[in-house]
Amino acid sequence: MNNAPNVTIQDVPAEVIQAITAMRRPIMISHVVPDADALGSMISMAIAWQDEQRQTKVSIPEGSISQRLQFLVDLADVPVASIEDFAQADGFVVIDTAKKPRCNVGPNLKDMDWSADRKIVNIDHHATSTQFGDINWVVGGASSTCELVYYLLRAADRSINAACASLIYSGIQTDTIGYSLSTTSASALRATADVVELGADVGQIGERLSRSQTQSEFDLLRVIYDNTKVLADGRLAYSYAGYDDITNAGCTAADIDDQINVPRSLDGVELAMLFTEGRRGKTRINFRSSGHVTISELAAQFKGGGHTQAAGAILDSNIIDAIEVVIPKAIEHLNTFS
Ligand SMILES: [Mn+2]
Repeated sequence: MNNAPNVTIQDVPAEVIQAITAMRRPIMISHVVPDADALGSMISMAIAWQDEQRQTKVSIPEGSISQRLQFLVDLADVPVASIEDFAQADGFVVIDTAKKPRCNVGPNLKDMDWSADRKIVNIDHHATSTQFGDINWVVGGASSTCELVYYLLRAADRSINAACASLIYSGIQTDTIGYSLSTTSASALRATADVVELGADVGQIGERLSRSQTQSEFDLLRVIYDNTKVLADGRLAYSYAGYDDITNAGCTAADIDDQINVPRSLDGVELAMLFTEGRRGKTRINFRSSGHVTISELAAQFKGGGHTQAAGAILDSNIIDAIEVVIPKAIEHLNTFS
């Protein structure tokens, strides 16, 4: 069954377009540990709104991009915002980010009022969005933020060049896991057909995102496979990687995301979790569910959020304690669906 909303050009609020049009020095921002949808939507917006009257920049703090996704940043020639740029910006477009503390602005600005007195336009598809912008366009359950960006750019009559098309394609393709999730709406496919026509490099992006990985990513996957445990009569699976596992493989916290697909891929698993200690004493949990099992309520118990069937949370504890606390709650949660 397909449960995703269909998005059209007419759905784009005029005030969103007006607000961005009025900005001359906007910074585009997405969420911490950016995935391809976050990067694709942020960078494609920056490219498409760049012109003689407007200097757009993107927020990419050092060390915040995974090895796997660096090529998306390299696809486009968009200036990265410095701390001074944040002071001089006349507006912010925050994309694919459900709450303000999740903005990927870097350690120096994280705890500051970096947007002080300037407008935030917020564009997102997270159902758990707190609508923290001054102007928000949130379509919960839409395939991806890149899909929303595509319709926004069309509604605003911005031109979409080949790099921009490739970035939009990357976000829709990955957020739907290769057009395989029930969020793959007709409008997501329509947007995809259009960006392919506009020059999206499907073969190259597929190669980079779906058919290749670095040795470090490969080595980390061995650990994830090795550590996978199955509980609740095969309905729950989880895996984990401690700080040393991650660094010994040559990876960092920025490289953790897709590995959740390992425990998730086991037949019969309805709830999957990945515990990773990318920074000592902080454990990140990725939650995924399938079938009629939803996950956002479980993530919320640990102050996390996300989508109905894909969410995350961060605990202030080491990985062993985190697993001990979360597993019983996860089983309890899963049992409410049987
Ligand atoms: Mn997304």
